[in-house]
Amino acid sequence: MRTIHSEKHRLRAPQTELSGGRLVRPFECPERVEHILSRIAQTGLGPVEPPVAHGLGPARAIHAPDYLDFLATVWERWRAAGHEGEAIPTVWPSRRMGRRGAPQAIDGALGWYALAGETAISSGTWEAAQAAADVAVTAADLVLGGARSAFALCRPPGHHAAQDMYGGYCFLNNAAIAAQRMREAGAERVALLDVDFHHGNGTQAIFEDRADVLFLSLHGDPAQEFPHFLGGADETGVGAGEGFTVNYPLPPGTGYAAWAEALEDALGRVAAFGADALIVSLGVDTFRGDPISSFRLESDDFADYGRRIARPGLPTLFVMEGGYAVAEIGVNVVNVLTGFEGS
Ligand code: OKP
Ligand code: ZN
Repeated sequence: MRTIHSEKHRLRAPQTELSGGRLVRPFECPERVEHILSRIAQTGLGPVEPPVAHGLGPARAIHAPDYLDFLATVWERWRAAGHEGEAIPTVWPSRRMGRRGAPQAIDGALGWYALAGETAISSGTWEAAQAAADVAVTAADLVLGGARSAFALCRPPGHHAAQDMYGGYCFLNNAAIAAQRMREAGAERVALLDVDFHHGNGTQAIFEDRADVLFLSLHGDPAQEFPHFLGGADETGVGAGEGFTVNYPLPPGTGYAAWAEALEDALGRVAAFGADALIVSLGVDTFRGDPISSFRLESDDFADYGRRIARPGLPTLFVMEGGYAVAEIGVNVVNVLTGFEGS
């Protein structure tokens, strides 16, 4: 399997994350990618190649123009306002506040576009986010070109980012951008399976009213877990998209037996849907040792579910999302990919 990877991910190097009332070193850190790359080399998974630059076209097919302008300028505006730390929102257009659009001041604009406050923006964030989208598009093009599979080693991740919202470490929705790319290249139906521990609220929001992209997500029950406000089993799609969103909220402590049962149901729906291609939002924060998550998958379980995902026989694009047990992230990710390949 070929991997697409950009060194520009290193430009995404914030020093702070608001966690438990403290500013800590971010869980979503550059070393995550280094561990995955060394495991790819160690196992001989396949070549690692840089992305092709596509400009903002593919991102514009998913994200709102004002949101992209915000991402492109937020850091300069934050510095120009005289702030010394990294850009973190402190105020939101919450219930009972009437505004319908980003206010002029950057402090207000941050709250307008942020879904959460843990994700600090710093100098290279926008450049890294654009490179991650290029990684996803380049890998999607390999699959469109006839490859059985490809791995988009995206960083920063994307599944929490909606049309005009960032947060949960995500800015551009790499998997959604790839799905749209596939649709425009002639895939009539794309299934997008999100196995990250956290609900893919951004991806759901982007596709909830569409019948051409089936979104399925296995995740920690939002009653307990981030992102808290989306991901319930009763969310099944909107309008023409009714029936094309499928959520599997699972309780804290979920182990592989229960998780795999939900996966089997999801794969059955992928097959029934008649997908032309499958995109997997691959987060390995379901791992037992993940520092911010509560499922109990073991490293061998990742290989097992990689094999299961191969069963529908679809051209498959893996898009990297979360996973914060840094020492084990390489093994867990590559176990999925080699499991898929049957090696
Ligand atoms: C991003 B991805 C947990 C707080 C969670 C944000 C988590 C973002 C996860 N105590 N904060 O889905 O892996
Ligand atoms: Zn996650």
